[in-house]
Amino acid sequence: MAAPSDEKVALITGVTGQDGAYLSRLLLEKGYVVHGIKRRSSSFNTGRIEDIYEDPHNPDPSLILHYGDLTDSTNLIRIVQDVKPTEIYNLAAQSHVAVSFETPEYTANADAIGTLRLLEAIRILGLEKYTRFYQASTSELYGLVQAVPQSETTPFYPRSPYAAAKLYAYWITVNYREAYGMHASNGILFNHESPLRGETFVTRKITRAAAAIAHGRQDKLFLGNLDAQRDWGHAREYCRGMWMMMQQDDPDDYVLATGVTTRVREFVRWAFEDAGIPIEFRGEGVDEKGYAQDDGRLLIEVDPRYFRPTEVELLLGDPTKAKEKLGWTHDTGPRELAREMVEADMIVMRDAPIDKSQ
Ligand code: NDP
Ligand code: GDR
Repeated sequence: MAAPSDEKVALITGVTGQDGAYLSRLLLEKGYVVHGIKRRSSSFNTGRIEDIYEDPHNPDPSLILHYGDLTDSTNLIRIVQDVKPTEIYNLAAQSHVAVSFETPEYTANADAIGTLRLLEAIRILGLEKYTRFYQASTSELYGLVQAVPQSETTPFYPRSPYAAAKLYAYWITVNYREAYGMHASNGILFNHESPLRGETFVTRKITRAAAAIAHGRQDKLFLGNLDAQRDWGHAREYCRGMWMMMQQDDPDDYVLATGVTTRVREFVRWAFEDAGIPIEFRGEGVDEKGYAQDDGRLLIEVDPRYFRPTEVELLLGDPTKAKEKLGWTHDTGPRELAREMVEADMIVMRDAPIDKSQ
């Protein structure tokens, strides 16, 4: 099927999430018409894209939102048929690893079968040679450490219902590329964060708490495994990498990572230092606690409820292929990331209404 014009039309699933917000901004800057799929919710869920969200009554909008869900194939087929995207970015997912142990079947439905539904929508509509497909794959696929640093050739060993669902999504994307000649690529992205990161992921939970404690709005922060090591980069830079993958003549799979790994405990130290409350840790295991260095206040406690039934202890990515083939590089390391997130949360917490439940 020939392209009706040179117009670039993107469809982003998960447009209301962290990456959806950065990617839609990037594509709008590049002149794309951007369509996003958002879920129906009982409260507003477009906060992250508020500034680019246009009045739906605008006769020629560049950002158009559609109600939809990855668990509803008829809805996906209809949206793909209406939009006829030149590029689909499949970012939607139940993306919380710990929550996937509580909702394994839903996670598989949205994250694994949802990906299949989208690929099938492209095929059913005869768009295999027209629509390029990006799958949001993850470093969680590596799971139980087989080797470090982890690259495109490192074996996978998923350690959660989330990772197992994403493993299916990874391979079905590869399979549709090989079986039907589709331009379908996996970005195997290591953890990427930002001031827009969801509040229950560990970096944001830490930076929000550091800011809230600094503003006297919270007393203490409870965390799980302080020893876990993650390769944390900046979401904005990783979304640029997604777009770069889609501009290649040939589809392929790429790792995006910084090549630096940091323990959760260290990220906590940085964030509290940036919030003006340096802390020191004492004790071990579940008895480990963090105290304010100046007045000895107990600020951090380990709560085993945040431990996972199976944990991914160490992630450290090797982005050499993305550097060499895409020319992708990152600018922000984990230390600067912590600083940027704390600065943003200091403002959020300064302006936040008093939470009477605390
Ligand atoms: P978020 O959790 O911030 O965003 C997830 C998005 O998916 C939200 O827009 C959410 O909608 C939407 N969503 C969830 N379930 C459904 C569903 N059933 N149907 C339609 N939409 C749904 O994730 P991120 O932006 O951080 O991540 C984007 C993608 O990249 C995800 O697939 C994630 O698994 C993957 N990934 C993320 C990494 C990271 O470090 N951030 C690393 C590697 C991969 P709502 O706003 O309504 O909740
Ligand atoms: P992750 O991110 O599981 O790597 O998945 P998360 O920030 O949730 O956890 C990182 C590490 O921190 C440990 N941890 C805690 N985690 C949370 N959420 N809350 C806590 O209180 C806490 N205490 C310690 C965790 O055990 C873990 O080791 C993210 C998601 O964005 C996925 O969608 C994505 O695929 C991967 O990153 C790459």
